[in-house]
Amino acid sequence: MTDLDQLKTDALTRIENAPDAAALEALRIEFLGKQGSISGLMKTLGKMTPEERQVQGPLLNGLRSETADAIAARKAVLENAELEARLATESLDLTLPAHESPKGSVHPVSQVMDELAEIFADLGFSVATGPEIEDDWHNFTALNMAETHPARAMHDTFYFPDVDSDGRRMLLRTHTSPVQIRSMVKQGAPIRIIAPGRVYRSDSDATHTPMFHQVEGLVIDKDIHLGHLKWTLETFLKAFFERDDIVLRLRPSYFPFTEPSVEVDVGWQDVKGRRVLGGDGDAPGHGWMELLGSGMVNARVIEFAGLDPEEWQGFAFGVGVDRLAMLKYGMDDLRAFFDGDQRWLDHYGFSPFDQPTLSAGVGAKA
Ligand code: 2NM
Repeated sequence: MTDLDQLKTDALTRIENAPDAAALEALRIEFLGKQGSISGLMKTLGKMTPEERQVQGPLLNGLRSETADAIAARKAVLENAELEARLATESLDLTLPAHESPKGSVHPVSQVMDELAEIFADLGFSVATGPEIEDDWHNFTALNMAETHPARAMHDTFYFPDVDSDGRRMLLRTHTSPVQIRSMVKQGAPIRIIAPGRVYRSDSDATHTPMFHQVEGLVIDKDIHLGHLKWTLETFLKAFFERDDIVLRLRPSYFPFTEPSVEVDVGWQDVKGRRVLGGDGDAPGHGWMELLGSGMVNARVIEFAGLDPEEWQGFAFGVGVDRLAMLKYGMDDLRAFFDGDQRWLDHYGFSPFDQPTLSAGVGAKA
């Protein structure tokens, strides 16, 4: 049966070398199709003597099934290769930037907020947030500002026209202090948090916008005193302005929510030891710069928050984020912060790839 052997060898070799699915299908038709060569041989079985058929039958059946198996195997190999090729060409590396480089930039306010979170996280503070639409109690009463307190008028509050179902008059928070109240009520003491966010006051000129950004800090623990406050603010300002020669001046002041209250002025020297900001004398550029408000949290505020002021004391501070950004990055007009002018952002914005870290420098450009 050399003819059959030859046919089998030929068929298997050609199948094995079929370059693609179409060529393989053509071979299937050539061998196993209705008019196919192997199908034709199968038909000859009917005309054979029983003796011939007994010999030829198994041989032809073997040839047919081996050919069919070889076609199926080759088909699987070709399909697998095609899939691999598609995966290689159609894959998307999502870790790579899109075809166009990113155009967005990080707003200086966001950058400074990120820097503040980084610095205070290192000091053991966590970030707390809360609603911008507040009720009277959280924004004022719990902060020792009763209904008749003159400081309420000073805050130029935006009130909503209607009262809610509980008869409460809602307002846009005038500071982030209500976040600290909510945090104390919810998680108790000890507590170490900063509360960054938008605040609103009906005020608008070159140095005031009706919405601005604030960060407030709160530490409540046992035996906390003004020394802890001063160290914390000094450490924060040195990290933020990235220089060690920061000097602080604490002046007595008044806030309803702190007692005593202190206003914190900052000054620093240039590399030659000349005082750039702050110091003695009133020469232009040499005055102290008022930067933060702070103090020991008023015992009444601690009580309002549900804690025992005999057991728990603490300090709090507040600072304008927009002002911090202006000082650190040398911007002169607050209103430009909220104009959404792409040219201003191109100039002052930060690359999304510049992440503030203490090891690389919080304000470092990559
Ligand atoms: C300031 C100045 C002084 C302050 C107080 C509190 C709270 F909720 F703990 F009572 N939060 N923030 C505070 C104190 C804020 O901003 C100029």
